[in-house]
Amino acid sequence: MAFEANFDGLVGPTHNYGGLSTGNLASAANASAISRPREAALQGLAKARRLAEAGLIQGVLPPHDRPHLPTLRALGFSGTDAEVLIQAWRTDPALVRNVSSSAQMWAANAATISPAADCADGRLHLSPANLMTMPHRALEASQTELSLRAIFADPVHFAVHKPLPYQPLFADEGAANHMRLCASHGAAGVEIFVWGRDGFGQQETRFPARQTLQTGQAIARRHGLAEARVLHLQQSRTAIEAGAFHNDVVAVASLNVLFCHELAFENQAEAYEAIKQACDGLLELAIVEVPAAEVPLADAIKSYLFNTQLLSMPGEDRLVLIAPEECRENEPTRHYLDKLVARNGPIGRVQFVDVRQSMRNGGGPACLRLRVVMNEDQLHALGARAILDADLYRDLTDWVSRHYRETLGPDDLADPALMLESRAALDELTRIMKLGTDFYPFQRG
Ligand code: SUG
Repeated sequence: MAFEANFDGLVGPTHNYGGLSTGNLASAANASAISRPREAALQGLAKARRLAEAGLIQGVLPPHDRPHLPTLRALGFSGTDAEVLIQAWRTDPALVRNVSSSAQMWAANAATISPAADCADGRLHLSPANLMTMPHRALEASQTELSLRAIFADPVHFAVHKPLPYQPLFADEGAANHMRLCASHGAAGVEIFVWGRDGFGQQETRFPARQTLQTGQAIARRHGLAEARVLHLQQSRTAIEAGAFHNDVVAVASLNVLFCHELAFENQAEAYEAIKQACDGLLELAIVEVPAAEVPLADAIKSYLFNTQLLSMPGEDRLVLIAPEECRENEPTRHYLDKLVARNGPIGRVQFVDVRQSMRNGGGPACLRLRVVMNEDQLHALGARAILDADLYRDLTDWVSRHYRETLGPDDLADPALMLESRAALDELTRIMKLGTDFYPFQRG
């Protein structure tokens, strides 16, 4: 029996509002605001725990080492670690903001996953995303690869790839631009790669399109996906211009259901036709399209209506939408959701979660998680200690409460003490999660 597990990115000790992501409206609007790392990490863990308690398989991915000193040293800063940080801050605080981001918490960007049922060699394939469009995110891939190799270590079941080459032609933001439709999790599905730009063409949007057509093609190839069950759809330029910097800001799929905004794809009617054809004979497709007349794009992006987790819960016939509190506060979105669950469609219930600390950087419930469809054998083959049972939840909340600061202001990033505190936290985390003693750069000396 296959099921969908969700691996959530743990919020790191340096969670802050750096205003680093052009085209991500929330990130820009909250630049330099005071962040609350401890609250952010506990909000993320509470969401994850809630799904685990509902009977779903829930995992966690470790934060990365920030500030990332190897990058500052590569840029020519030298001396002790504290000297490197202070010098870099004096020279260019923007550099320090970039190497201090906790953006790896948005695990939907960590990798693209194809379950075994879709892959020619019958293994589960994982491609870490190079995240090369945004400087602060381009630092993530190598550590993400280590995390995936530690957790999905068994080569009998799992194939962890290298990130795609670091070139604009292969700009990759992972599962945030990938959807899968299937009759049941264990059945072969249709994998949809959504791209914002043709890597050989010109940038057509004012805001960066962070995924190319060539990226999806390369991933489908290396994962061994059957051509007839793969689609490459263009994200609507209108959506990118309105602030939908990933497809998962305007669309989400689960099992046979596609829930999307009317303006999610370029040539939406053609996109639907292509999806229908690819699904024909495999599954009974249900498209739930939200009209702009009911929820304007701007409201969908503000509320993150589509950055929701669409889940099949044990004991419930219809899917449940895990939505951010902001959906309740946005009037058109709230009205729409009331109507949605009242009618007899595939989505039967909405559950609201408070992930406001993440939302202020443009990260909703769906950004925080990486979906991995797997079976019992694969679950038992996992390495490290990444599955969130009651014990791990207790250990992690206790760990956060002891190590994380309550607040962080922009200038705190220059403080060498924050770097040392973060390292002490992550060093202990490698023991809690059984990640080995040389998992982070600072542990390798
Ligand atoms: O890449 N925000 C992230 C949000 C990622 C959301 N992920 C998905 N939609 N799947 C980004 O734009 C902001 C960091 C800052 O400004 O401090 C940031 O990186």
